[in-house]
Order: sequence, then C-alpha cells, then structure tokens
Amino acid sequence: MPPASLYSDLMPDKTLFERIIDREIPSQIVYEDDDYIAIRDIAPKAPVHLLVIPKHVSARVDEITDAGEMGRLWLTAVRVAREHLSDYRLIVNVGSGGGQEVFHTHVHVLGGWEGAHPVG
Ligand code: DGP
Repeated sequence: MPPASLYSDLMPDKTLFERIIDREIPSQIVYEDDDYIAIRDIAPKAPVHLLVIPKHVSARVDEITDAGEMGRLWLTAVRVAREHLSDYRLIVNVGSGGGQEVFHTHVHVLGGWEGAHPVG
C-alpha cells in the first residue's frame, strides 16, 4: 500500500488531479486527450514545468503493470515535452521517500533553463 498522502486525507473521494481533470480545481491545461491531461505545475521547479497525468488513476507509477499503458504514458510525456521544449527532463517521483506528494501517477516535464541547469 502506498503511504497516505496529504491530499487523499483531505479529499478521500478523488485525487487532487482527478479534481483538476473534472474542472473542480482550476489549472493551466496545455494538453488533453481522452486518456491524459497535461497541466502547468503550480510551483514550478524550472522555467517550464509541466505535469503529464493519466486519467485512469493509479497511485504510483509502479502500479502500472500493462506495458501498453506504461508506454502510452511515456509517449504522451515525450509528445507534450517536445511541444514546449527541445531539451528537457522527465521525472517521476515514486512514494513519499521518492518525493511524491500527490498519489495519482504523473510525469514531471522540466526544462527551459538557459545555460546552466541543475546537476543530477
Ligand atoms: P510530486 O511531488 O511528484 O507528487 O509532484 C506533485 C506536483 O504537483 C508538485 O510539483 C506540485 C504540483 N501541484 C500540487 N498541487 C497542485 C495544484 O493544485 N495545481 C497544480 N497545477 N499543480 C499542483
């Protein structure tokens, strides 16, 4: 079981990102299709910081066991990234120890640094 998140404690019925998908919480949507949505991160860690989110909910990326589903997530992340950036990072935080705060799988797309970018 994934650790309980702050958001699931506050909103037991839906994840934060489900509320964004359902337009209950406003966000800046940069991409959407039947299966995915991409939004701007509310607290960007890079000049461009997007979140690519599957509409089919899993708490953590390692709950996705279907190769097609995993592949489509990464293909969508790359597609969204390339629409905004020529070079970029894709990051997934997994579990609270891995820095995950929202337990609805998502891929971070980060980029837009001019010159030096963060090491790591
Ligand atoms: P993670 O730590 O990997 O679970 O990333 C969660 C990200 O979600 C974090 O970078 C901040 C972002 N975030 C949290 N709340 C909101 C929100 O209400 N709107 C948007 N757009 N992003 C949010």
